[in-house]
Amino acid sequence: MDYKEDLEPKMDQNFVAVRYNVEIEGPAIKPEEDHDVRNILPDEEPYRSIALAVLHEDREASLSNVKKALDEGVSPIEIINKGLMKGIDAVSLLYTKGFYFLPDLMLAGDGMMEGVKECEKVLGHKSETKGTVVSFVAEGDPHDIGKNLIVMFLRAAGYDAIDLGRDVPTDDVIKAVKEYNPLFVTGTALMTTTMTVFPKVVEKLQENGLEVPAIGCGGGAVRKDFVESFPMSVYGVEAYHTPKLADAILKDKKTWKDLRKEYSEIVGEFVPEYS
Ligand code: B12
Repeated sequence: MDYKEDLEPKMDQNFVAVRYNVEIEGPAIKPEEDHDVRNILPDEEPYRSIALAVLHEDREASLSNVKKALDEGVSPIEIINKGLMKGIDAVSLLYTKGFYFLPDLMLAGDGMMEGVKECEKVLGHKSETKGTVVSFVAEGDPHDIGKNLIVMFLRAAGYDAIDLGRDVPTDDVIKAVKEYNPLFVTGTALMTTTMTVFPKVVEKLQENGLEVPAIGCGGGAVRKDFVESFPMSVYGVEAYHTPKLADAILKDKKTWKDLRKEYSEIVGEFVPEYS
């Protein structure tokens, strides 16, 4: 007997779907068709294709689109801010809405960093060193995309950026301040549970009789009023602001108090958080 002939007519696809608890929802919509994502994505090329590659978690497309844009002479900073960052913003939104999951975040994050590395090659490292800045991601926090951008912008601007990495024990930050005597420290925390590290860093520095002109504290979960509730700190908004803040400390001897008061003037643009 041909078993196919015997079985197939009896097979009920609806039954199969119910058994595995699969709901047939019709054709999937594309992530870029989501109403809120549409408001985030740029319309202008090459930024749109670059943002879409991150949104589609397509590492190869991210790399090739960024390379193509760089070959055409597009500024690497614009590629990051108007393309790659918009892509990851859209990914964040879909994660918050429950459409994307952790693996999506990881793949999209990899795609973004692939593009960032390509931009870094063009931005390069300046040969002379203006001064030392220490950068870290708060203890317990694995989110390092923002910190990687900070390190990249600092190096491109001629700073010696000491990258302590992510999930950095608070004592290692203190050790690094002792060792390098930096003119600026940048801390990044993306979670409400890890941003509490910042006042602890300040407390430990004070206990050890150490001081730095300013500690820039930023990252997804961090808010300006939280940062301004403890001393030695300034709320950092955009990664590309970091070299400008460091320049202000270096050239004009600005302190954390000055940076809080003059943030918008120092970074040279209107920053809503400081209005
Ligand atoms: C990508 C991502 C991940 C990736 C991280 C990959 C990586 N290598 O970084 C992975 C998949 C690993 C991940 C894991 C988790 N994640 Co996650 N993740 C994100 C996501 C989508 C994007 C974060 C990001 O990279 N943004 C882009 C970068 C560029 O932003 P940024 O670092 O903030 O930096 C910008 C500014 O803040 C500024 N900046 C930052 N620091 C500084 C400092 C100075 C001085 C200056 C001037 C500026 C500045 O510069 C940048 C802009 O130019 C966010 C969602 C969101 N809305 O943020 C969730 C999010 C941060 N994750 C979240 C969570 C909960 C987790 C997990 C705990 C989930 C889980 N259930 O397991 C795990 C962590 C597990 C662990 N080990 O503890 C939550 C945190 C919630 C909270 N409020 O605490 C978020 C907000 C998602 C959500 N809405 O729930 N995640």
